[in-house]
Amino acid sequence: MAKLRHLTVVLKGSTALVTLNRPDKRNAVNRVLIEELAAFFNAPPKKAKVVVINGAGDHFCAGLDLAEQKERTPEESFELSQFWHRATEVMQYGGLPLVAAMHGAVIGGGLELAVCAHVRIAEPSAFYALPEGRRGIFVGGGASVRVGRIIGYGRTVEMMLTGRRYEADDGQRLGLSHYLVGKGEALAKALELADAIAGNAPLANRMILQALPRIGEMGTSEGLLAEALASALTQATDDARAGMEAFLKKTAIRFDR
Ligand code: 1HE
Repeated sequence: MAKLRHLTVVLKGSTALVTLNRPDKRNAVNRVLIEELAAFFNAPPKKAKVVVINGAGDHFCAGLDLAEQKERTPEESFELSQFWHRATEVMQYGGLPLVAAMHGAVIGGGLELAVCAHVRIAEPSAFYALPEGRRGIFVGGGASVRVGRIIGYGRTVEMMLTGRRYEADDGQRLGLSHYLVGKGEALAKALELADAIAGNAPLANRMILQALPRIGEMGTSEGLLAEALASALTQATDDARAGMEAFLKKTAIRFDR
């Protein structure tokens, strides 16, 4: 990968650790950073089976770079929003499980990046807000869809109207995080979970990532049919036989070794 300006990528075994690395601006996402994220997720290292994302410094991410945004025309803003949509789509559905380790500000576009992650871990310092209304703008990186689906549309409207800040324990209660760990512990927990995820059968992971969220958007009968098809497909693998056999013989199994 070409030298990156605002993103650090380190391969730790089969986990790629991607760090938003612009701490002097609280990891605010400028054009370069969102392009670097898109490029990474479009062509992750071949050895990576799972990705962990975190932020350098005291915050996960302060959202869209407002210094850049201030100068954009409505048309440029529309184009940027759709660029974010493509980037966040590939983060969520590009094929690799994504684990977010969050601390400090998880604001605006920062929250939009975080909710692409399939597993989210927060430290007590994490806080969440969508202050776009306060800044005279609107969300543009997918919050309308993804945040609404996690915490509900009523809460998202209220959060945006009032500029409310949810603290880490609120975020845990609302599902913005799945784990609330101690200070300085999010990355270790993220790497531990990433390793566990990497040990699952690859097709089972793919079905969980690709089929499950889409089934959630289907009607009941289509969803149940899609579930039965996914179930039949995973059953047809050697991994399924090996996984069940290991359970019955009371032995441990990893599918990546
Ligand atoms: C920034 C940004 C930014 C910090 N764009 N430069 N997001 C927001 O509205 C959140 C704005 N940021 C904050 O509320 C605070 O910066 C924090 C709570 C995250 C951190 O506070 P603090 O006291 O540690 O830092 P600071 O002094 O406010 O900021 C340090 C520097 O980072 C300062 O620059 P400097 O040159 O004066 O040192 C800030 O200007 C800069 N900075 N955040 C640009 N966001 C896809 S659409 C999504 C739409 C949105 O995301 S809207 C929400 C934007």
